[in-house]
Amino acid sequence: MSQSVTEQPSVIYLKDYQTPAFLVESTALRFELEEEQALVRSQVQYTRNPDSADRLRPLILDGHESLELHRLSIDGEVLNEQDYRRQGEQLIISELPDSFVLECVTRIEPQNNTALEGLYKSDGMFCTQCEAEGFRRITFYQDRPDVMAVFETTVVADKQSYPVLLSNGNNVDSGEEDDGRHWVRWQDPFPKPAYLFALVAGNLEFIEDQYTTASGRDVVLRIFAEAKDLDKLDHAMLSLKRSMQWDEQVYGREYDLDIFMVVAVDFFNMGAMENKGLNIFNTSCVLAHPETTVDTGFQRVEGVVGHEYFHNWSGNRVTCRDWFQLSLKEGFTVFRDAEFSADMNSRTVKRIEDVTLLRTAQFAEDSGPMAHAVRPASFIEISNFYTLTVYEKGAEIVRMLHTLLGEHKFRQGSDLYFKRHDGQAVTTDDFVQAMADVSGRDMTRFKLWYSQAGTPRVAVSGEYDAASQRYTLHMRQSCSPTPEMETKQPFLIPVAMGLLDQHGRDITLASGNTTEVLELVSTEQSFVFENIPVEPVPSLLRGFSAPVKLSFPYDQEQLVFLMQHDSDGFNRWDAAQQLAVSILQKLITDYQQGSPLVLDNALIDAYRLVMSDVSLDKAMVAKVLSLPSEAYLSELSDEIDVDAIYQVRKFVRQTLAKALESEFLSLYQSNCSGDSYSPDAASVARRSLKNLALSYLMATERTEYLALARDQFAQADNMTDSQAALSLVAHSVHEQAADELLEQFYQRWQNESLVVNQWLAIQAANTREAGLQRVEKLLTHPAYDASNPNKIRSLVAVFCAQNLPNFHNLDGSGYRFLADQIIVLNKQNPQIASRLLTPLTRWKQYSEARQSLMKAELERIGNSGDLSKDVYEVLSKSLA
Ligand code: 0A1
Ligand code: ZN
Repeated sequence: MSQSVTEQPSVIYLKDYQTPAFLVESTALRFELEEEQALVRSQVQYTRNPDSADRLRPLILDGHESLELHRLSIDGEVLNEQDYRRQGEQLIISELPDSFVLECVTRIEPQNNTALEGLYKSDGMFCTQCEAEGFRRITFYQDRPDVMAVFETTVVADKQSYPVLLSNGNNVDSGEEDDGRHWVRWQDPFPKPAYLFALVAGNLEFIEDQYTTASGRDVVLRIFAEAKDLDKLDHAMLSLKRSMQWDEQVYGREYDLDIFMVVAVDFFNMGAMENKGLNIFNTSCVLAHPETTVDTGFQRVEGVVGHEYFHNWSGNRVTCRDWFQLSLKEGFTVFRDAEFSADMNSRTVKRIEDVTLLRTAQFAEDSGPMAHAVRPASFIEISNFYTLTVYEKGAEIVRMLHTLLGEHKFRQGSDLYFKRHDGQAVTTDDFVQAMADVSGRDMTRFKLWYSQAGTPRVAVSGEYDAASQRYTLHMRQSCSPTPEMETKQPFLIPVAMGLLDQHGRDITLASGNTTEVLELVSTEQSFVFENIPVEPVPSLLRGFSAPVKLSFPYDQEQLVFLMQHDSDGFNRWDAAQQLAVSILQKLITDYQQGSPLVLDNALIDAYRLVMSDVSLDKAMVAKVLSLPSEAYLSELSDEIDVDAIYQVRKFVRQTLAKALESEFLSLYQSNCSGDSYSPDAASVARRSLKNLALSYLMATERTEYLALARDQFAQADNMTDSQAALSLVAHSVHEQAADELLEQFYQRWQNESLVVNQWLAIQAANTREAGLQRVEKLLTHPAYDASNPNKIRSLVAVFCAQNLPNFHNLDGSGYRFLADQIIVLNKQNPQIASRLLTPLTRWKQYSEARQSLMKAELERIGNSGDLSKDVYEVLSKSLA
């Protein structure tokens, strides 16, 4: 199914945007689903776009090489081959009237669609994925988000095999045919672009609930899954109802159809999809049950259900004009789902998790060859731009608007945006304009966040003058060049901050508040604070108020002081991180110089202090006691020294474990409650702290803790505890126990696909020697399916991202393995292939020996022939 590239694929530029030549009034679709094929008839009512001055512009329809065109007619008159032109994958028709109906019949083969874009089969059921450009694999259409139409869809299929037939909107009619086939007709009254179209046909069951909106509309809620998974849908339903209520309360947004449906599918390239009224979810983002799902899995389901639901307004009612504007819907919706999760759980912990992701993975993206602006200026394949930059950094931009305007004005801006643009396809400029209009602020400089790539650095220093009681913060911002932009203009950076006195109390600032938002707008700027009685310790970038790398020359004592006293929970955690980072970085240098490793007592003391602070929330304690990840340490390195990072982090963990063994043991014991499982926030926090303590105890390598972990594994009544114990034993020095537990676990859970994925991931991440051989063996295990993205992610992607010593083995075997996988996937599933490339694209950041090994594999992929656009783009940018 790969779209092969024989010539250089073309680059699409934002600056070339043109409005569509024709608008669509309505789209009627009829799907005849069979085992060997699907026949699709589309009847589309076109009218010439009055916007367009050029009345000679032809109708340009997007298609795909997999489409077989059976019939094309205009107002009932069949077109011959000379009546239209095929140009690449497009179909072009000229000399058209101002208004007409185009009928098109295509034949497709969903059963052979391994790319999982368009109409495909997942575990025997038909389903679709049309974002971003999947609809063109179904029929010829103006497959662009600014062409919006009302859809009517009729699905016809064998009744016994496919009793459930779904599409967007409301079910308006259904019937049976003589040959055992049946049909259902759906109408969606809200105009939408083709990327929001969805169809599902399968042998599915559902759970049902209902929701009454604030204005009294009754909405039926249905979540569909295969019968075996019906017991895993309650959490998603609860999350959905909470999302609906939250969007009413916080944004004044109500649901607008009579029914809202969610379908769980096992074969899916991403997390989930917000198709109007018919969300389609990767099973990994919707199924949850205490016996099979870990606590973080429950939270993920809640977050993704919220995210897709919130898209109904931020994405569907108001959509994107073109794909360069992707962050218009994604950045805003990620911000919305993050706030929802923060309101449902611990706000600080949610922020810590999001910032951790941003600082490790998004910052790494910003310094790699695929770095791009949140609103990119060009792309070859849009699927490559569903990135952390567009999603997470995009959300940070919206968060900065929220910080700058304040809660109230931000809500006014959001109301204005939805009112002004309901039913339209718009741009990020339109979004910011609504915020500018309600606040009266000029947002010109702020908008650079959308157009300039790269992570700004902010270097801060403080100066105290006791005589005048004046404290000054000097700030300097810079941003390194990125592939398409050498020099950057200064950003508008909101720096939320406070000043702590010698007792750790917040000093009240001139505004009367203890936290102020400074606006850094030029390269260098100083901020003066009057009437500051003692030299303060500044608390900077509170709540991580901007996606930047901020530095201040704190000494260890000041970091420990902030850890203890900062009124901003996020900054307390961040002070602990900074302390650990500085100690780890120093040890990395020692390791490189062959000096003996000695852990600074400051970290041990700081950890001890945190463990004894009873005022702290347990989830926070678990976060503070977690060392910065290998990925974060890599991101912070100029040259990534894999061996040093791995060995030093391991040494520090072990040393902490031994120095604080009795503390960790009592932490473990005091958080082992005999109560049965409960998913509430306090219990989740308790489990996370208990399992963190267990992980340190296991790091001592003492056999008595192996017994403790084995007990936990044997007695656990929930997956969080069972999996934590398994993973610790599996990664420990106790090989025999590891093998036993892995086998027991597989025997017990072999029929639960998502649990098996976790089992694969635990083994893929095992850093013991011969990791690659173990992974290669698993590739042939019955539990593995090389066509299922979730399996590929669990085994191949986890090995490459989390198994540092084995993936980066200096014999080059890890890199070769990944390249082999990509060469196969390039043809089978280009989206997954191109995502898997990420670790290799960072080759310039490693030692010379590794650089040349990685580069050689990239070149081998390049020479493997017939590259998909997806892989071509990432590869060519990485080698440029
Ligand atoms: N809009 C979805 C993400 C998504 C994008 C592309 C897909 O195609 C494979 C699937 C899903 C979201 O933000 O949740
Ligand atoms: Zn989204």
